[in-house]
Amino acid sequence: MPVDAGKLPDAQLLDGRSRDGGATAVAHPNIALVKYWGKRDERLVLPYTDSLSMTLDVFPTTTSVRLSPGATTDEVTLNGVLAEGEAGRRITAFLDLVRERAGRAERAVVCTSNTVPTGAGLASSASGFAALAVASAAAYGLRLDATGLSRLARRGSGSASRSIFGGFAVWRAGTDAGTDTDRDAETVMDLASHAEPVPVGDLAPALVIALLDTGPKAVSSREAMRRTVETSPLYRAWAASSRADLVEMREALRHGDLAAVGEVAERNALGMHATMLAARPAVRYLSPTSVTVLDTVLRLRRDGVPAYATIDAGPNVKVLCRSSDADQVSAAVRAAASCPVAVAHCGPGARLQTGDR
Ligand code: 2P0
Repeated sequence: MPVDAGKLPDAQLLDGRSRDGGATAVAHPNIALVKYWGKRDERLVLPYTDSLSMTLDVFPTTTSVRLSPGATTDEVTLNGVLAEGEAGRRITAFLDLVRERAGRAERAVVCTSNTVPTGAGLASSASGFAALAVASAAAYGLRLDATGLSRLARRGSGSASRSIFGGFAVWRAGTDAGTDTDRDAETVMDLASHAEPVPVGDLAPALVIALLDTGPKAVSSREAMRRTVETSPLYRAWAASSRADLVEMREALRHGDLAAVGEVAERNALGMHATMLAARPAVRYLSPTSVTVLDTVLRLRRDGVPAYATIDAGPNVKVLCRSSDADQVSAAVRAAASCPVAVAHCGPGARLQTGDR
């Protein structure tokens, strides 16, 4: 039955859009258990390897996109502050892609609020670009299913492709299928690289996040990845072992085997950091307190608590454990590192928010 827009309350969305042509979306960060580290194509954001993550139920990003006919530039605010420099440029470049696909030219007003510290290795770009992909696609009338949204989010930030989905998701690197023209090759590669949900057995995981340093990192993950791929003699070996890790991880998840999931996640993350330490010049995200938390995790395991560490592009350590052990793990981490902790569980995929006005 057709919907009479005039009878809808102001807050209601039409086809994902509010009547002022805007849309608001919410997305959560994800933490990779098999990491993405290294692009084989920077412009299309195509990785060398598949990666696999857990979407969290904490630190959501909320982004609204409203079209601004007549404006000559996009206006982007991040946590109430006008975005300038690289952050603003990345968002405008992303909107240019959405506009090109939608066949529209209007500029937009974008407001983002992050509840996760930005640029601290806590996956703010994953939740940020997943929310922006969902909100901007709706605002510009681009009809995409979850796979299409995942591909689109990927172009903003690789890890954002995974935050389109809740629970566990695998981001496929895709293939470089040979085709007749460069244009075709690009389309084939773009289509093949997206995330999809991963079936899991009976697993009730928690991630205890040690908030050791929430300031922005000295080297962006984009730059650090580039340097690692170009200069680290260990990169190829890690990529090969990461492909094997993914196979084992999927099996461990399918069986709901938390210990196996944790072992693979920990070795994959430490291997990734080893590749960075061997880059020239070295990229070192780990701090002395990160190592203290790694020691705490070992001690917990020796005491019979299944706990496993993973670390991203920053010093903050995330400890995977059973939900029922989260309090004990949190207390141990807090005591050892004198830091605040956040406890996360599996969270939802990115979605449009209704009642956004
Ligand atoms: C991951 N990280 O799999 C890895 C592990 C950090 C360490 O994805 O250049 O912000 O925008 O595609 O997605 C961080 O990189 O990088 C990241 P871009 P992104 O979660």
